[in-house]
Amino acid sequence: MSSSSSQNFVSRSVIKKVFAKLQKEGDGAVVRRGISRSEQKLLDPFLMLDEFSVSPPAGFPDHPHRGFETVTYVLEGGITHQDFKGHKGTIYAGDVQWMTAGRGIIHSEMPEEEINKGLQLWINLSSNEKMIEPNYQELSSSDIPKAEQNGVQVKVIAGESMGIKSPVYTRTPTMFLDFTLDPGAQFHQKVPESWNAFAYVLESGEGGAVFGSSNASPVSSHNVVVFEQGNDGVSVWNKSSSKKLRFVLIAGEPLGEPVVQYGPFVMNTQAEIDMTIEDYHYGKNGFEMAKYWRSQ
Ligand code: FJE
Ligand code: FE
Repeated sequence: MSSSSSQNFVSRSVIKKVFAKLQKEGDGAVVRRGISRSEQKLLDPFLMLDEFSVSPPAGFPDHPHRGFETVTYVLEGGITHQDFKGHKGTIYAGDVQWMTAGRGIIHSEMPEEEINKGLQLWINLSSNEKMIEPNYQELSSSDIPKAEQNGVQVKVIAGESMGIKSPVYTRTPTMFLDFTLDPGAQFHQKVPESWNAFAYVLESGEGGAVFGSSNASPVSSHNVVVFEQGNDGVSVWNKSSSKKLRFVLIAGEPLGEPVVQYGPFVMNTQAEIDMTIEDYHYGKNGFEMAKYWRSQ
């Protein structure tokens, strides 16, 4: 059950810990998959979280998406994106691309430098938004609001923290925060009670990352921690005496709808997936350019 933090907040406890195992994806790329099908029920509206580290010539060449949003957050290097509507750009360390695939996107996502690292999160769309026009929100590092208090720094990619708000419009209500805690620092982040929430540890000193309760067992890098629902939010402690703790805290309002996934297509029913495969194959209903377009 729940436990108190050192302040007057009651933190959610950790109910599951998942180590993000390496696996192959795209063309020669390797990702750490923190959230996959087994977590989708517990973490509705989230479908996937990959921590990628990719070097040319590996990458994610031309592929489609339908029915959800992809959020790409670059931590090191750069990722160049091109799509079948002529949209093209490169995002570098600290930049975010919030892509609404909606009814259909075909794109390539390729590394720019020697070492290219980051996170890609997939957020489901509600049934009435799955077939909307595709859209992009691109934020350069300088557009992302930052705040700091008592040895805790936050970058607000989506939602609100320390009284500052992100400019990103989230169709499925979502919070995406990048926290760095100095050694010994502690923080409590409010999260709406009904939202599902998880943290993903990017960097931590030995025994540093403690979530939910000050005496909980520490979590190592490359782990997802899933929180229970309810309570005022999430408390975190950096118990390392020498190293900073960096993690992302992601939360969202559950959609409560059936999820049928076929690779990069996520719909509500098998019939909709069959229709999507047909649309992609014949170039219909948003995939008109599928027959003609290839990335450069
Ligand atoms: C994918 C084919 C793909 N994780 N992390 C099939 F290419 C992809 C895919 C990615 C991806 C891209 C980036 Cl930039 C970072 C990623 C998968 O593009 F997810 C499936 N299912
Ligand atoms: Fe993609």
